[in-house]
Amino acid sequence: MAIPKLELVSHHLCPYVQRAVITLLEKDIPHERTYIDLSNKPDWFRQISPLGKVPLLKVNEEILFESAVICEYLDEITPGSLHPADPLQKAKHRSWIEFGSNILNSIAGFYNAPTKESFEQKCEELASKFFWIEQSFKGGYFAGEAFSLVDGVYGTIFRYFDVFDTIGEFSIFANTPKVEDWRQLLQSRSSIQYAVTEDYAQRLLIFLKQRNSYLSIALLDDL
Ligand SMILES: N[C@@H](CCC(=O)N[C@@H](CS)C(=O)NCC(=O)O)C(=O)O
Repeated sequence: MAIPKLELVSHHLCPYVQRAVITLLEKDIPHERTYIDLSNKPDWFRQISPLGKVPLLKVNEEILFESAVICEYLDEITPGSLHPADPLQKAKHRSWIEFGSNILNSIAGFYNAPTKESFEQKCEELASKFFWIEQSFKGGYFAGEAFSLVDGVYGTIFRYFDVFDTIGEFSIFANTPKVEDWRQLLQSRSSIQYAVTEDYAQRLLIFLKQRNSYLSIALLDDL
């Protein structure tokens, strides 16, 4: 299938955008990326984005939104697949991708928590979510040897912790050694490395400092 003209409307910190970029890079798909400021959304973006969210994929003149839809479309128009062929296994991968989105909500709770107590509660919540994965994780990539879409999702989740690790020790992965190994493996994957711009960590630190939360006030003040 000929690849149409693709433009990914993006934001520098958005983990959902990174899911689409990882798919584009894994499948070596030519595309353009346009970054927008989500705190000051351009009019042209408002006019084409039903939910006002990134990522948005322009396919010639058509618009796709929702990262899962975008990733699966990109996967389907290129040879090979980043999803298992077996329907049950594919459904399971989709379930764990949803779980990854839920972990992103806990990460937002972690950096927005107003008090020490609520912050510690979010640390426990995150640790217990990763423990769910630890219990069934076999090692290597999520499905063993082959990299799949679900790996891309968790690569973007673990990236937050690479920056959090420069702030303090939160013991999120203390009881999940297999997840920690998975994290290290994903860190070395080039599609995951190049899914963000080089200044990602600085941008995230600036964003975190602006939260006016326990993390930003108590821990980031002297950084
Ligand atoms: N379910 C959506 C979530 C996308 C999303 O939440 N994007 C955020 C940035 S990471 C956004 O555009 N927020 C802008 C807003 O809500 O105003 C997906 O998977 O694409």
